[in-house]
Amino acid sequence: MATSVQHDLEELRTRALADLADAVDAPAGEIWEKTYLGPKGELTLFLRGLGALPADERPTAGRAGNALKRELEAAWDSRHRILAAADLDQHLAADAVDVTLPGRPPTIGAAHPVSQMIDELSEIFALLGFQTVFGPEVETAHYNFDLLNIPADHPARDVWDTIHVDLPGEIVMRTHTSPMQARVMEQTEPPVRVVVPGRVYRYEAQDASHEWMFHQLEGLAVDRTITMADLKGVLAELARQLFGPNRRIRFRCDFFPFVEPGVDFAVDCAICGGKGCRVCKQTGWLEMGGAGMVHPKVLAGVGYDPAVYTGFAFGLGIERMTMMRTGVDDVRAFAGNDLRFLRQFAGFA
Ligand code: FA5
Repeated sequence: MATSVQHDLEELRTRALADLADAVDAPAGEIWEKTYLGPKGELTLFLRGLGALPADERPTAGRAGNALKRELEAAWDSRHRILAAADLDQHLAADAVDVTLPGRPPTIGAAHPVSQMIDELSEIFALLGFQTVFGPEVETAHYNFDLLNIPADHPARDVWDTIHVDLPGEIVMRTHTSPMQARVMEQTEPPVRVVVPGRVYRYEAQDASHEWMFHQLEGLAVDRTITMADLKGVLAELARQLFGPNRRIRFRCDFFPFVEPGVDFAVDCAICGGKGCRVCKQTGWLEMGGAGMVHPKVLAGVGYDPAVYTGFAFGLGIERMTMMRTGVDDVRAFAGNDLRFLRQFAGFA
């Protein structure tokens, strides 16, 4: 072998082994391997270039080159193991969990007071035999008004200042939960006993007792022998369960096109004990909702025979009931999203 080739190989060997000793971590090791042993590495290129040597030099140069290749591969193999192990140790140390550190307490949320009230109402009504169902907040005027005996030209349609949705047909944000009366009856044979909690929307000015979005709980019972006494019994029991045995309830005549007779249902003010205060506007009473016996036209409209079946319905304001339970004196607080307000009611119901 010519001295220059021998010299080149010796120089390559010394440099490669020194560089390998200097490779202190796994990435540096990878670079070393690529530099010397990779497809374009120095030793690989040397071996490929053997063909250019004079024929008598090739065998010796080839043997020396291959011997160096084996030596460098063996050196890489053992160095690689050390670097990989060190790399793993480093990762394990970086990822280690210090089990002696104090834990981070999770921030626990709580159900919104209105949601808690809905759960409690559902439980009370379940005990009275009512099933809880839910309905769409975006409604057709057909269900929101027409099937409830409120035709297009009926003045009562003005009572529920309506938010209309810009879609073909007359689509509205439901102004009350009553459209679910018709939806449930259309899909069920009597007897029916359901309550329907949910959001309703009205285009109206806000004040301490009026929101433009609030919650109602609709109730509906239809059977062969239902009377006004059943309605009074159910709402009296509801008031007893919600507000305790000392609250008085009041029914006064009221008008809703989908009931006959209709009533408004009030409870004596829990804040002042019925004496008169700011919350009850000095009347001693707080209206919880409307109610009445389902109008025969509504029954007939969904295919029930009004000569056979009677029923009662009610629609209660859930925020109003929550105000009575908690002493909150402004309905706007519920959707105001002030955590200081909401935190006070975590787990009240
Ligand atoms: C109705 O919405 C009827 N659908 C109730 C009904 C159902 C009558 C079934 C007969 C049979 P009214 O508009 O009065 O009725 O609303 C019912 C209750 O919702 C009110 O008593 C009150 O508690 C609550 N409410 C009404 N408007 C608002 C408002 N803007 N903000 C907060 N609560 C309200």
